[in-house]
Amino acid sequence: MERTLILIKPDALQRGLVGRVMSYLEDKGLTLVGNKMMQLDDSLLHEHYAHLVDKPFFKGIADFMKSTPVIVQCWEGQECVEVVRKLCGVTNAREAASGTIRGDLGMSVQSNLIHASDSLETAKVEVPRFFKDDELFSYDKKNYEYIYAPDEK
Ligand code: IDP
Ligand code: MG
Repeated sequence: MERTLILIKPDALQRGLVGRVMSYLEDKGLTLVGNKMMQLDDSLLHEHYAHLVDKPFFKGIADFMKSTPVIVQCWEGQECVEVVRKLCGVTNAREAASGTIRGDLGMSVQSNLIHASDSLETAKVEVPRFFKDDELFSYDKKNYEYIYAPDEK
């Protein structure tokens, strides 16, 4: 099954929305396989947001992402990467669809509650960027037979 990396961002921690954000993923039927809290630093942020380092707003993002620890999670499921991106909604929370995490809970482009890997290729780089092998778990989810049809597992 696919795995994807998410970060629950400082705005969610400050606003007390960590549980709400996680609930979208749990309620959907995804499986939590890695979970920890981390204080990000400039070196990790430069790597993680390499596609944005030349943007004028990069320092703002870096300061924001360092302003509190973040929750780092790895989730698993069939087509998990795309499923989670859809659950997040588009980057600008004001434009994100209702029913999505950003659409329901946010009003900002920068402070948009959650990061999620944008492709399977990216997830394969981002998961090991944040998790050591022994911090990720595999276990039998007893409710899989209700979440997936037999030929989807
Ligand atoms: P994504 O998180 O939806 O994949 P990216 O373009 O990868 O969006 O940008 C990473 C993060 O950088 C966004 O989630 C947001 O927090 C921040 N960001 C992106 N574009 C802007 C902008 O134009 N102004 C301020 N912050 C931005
Ligand atoms: Mg992105």
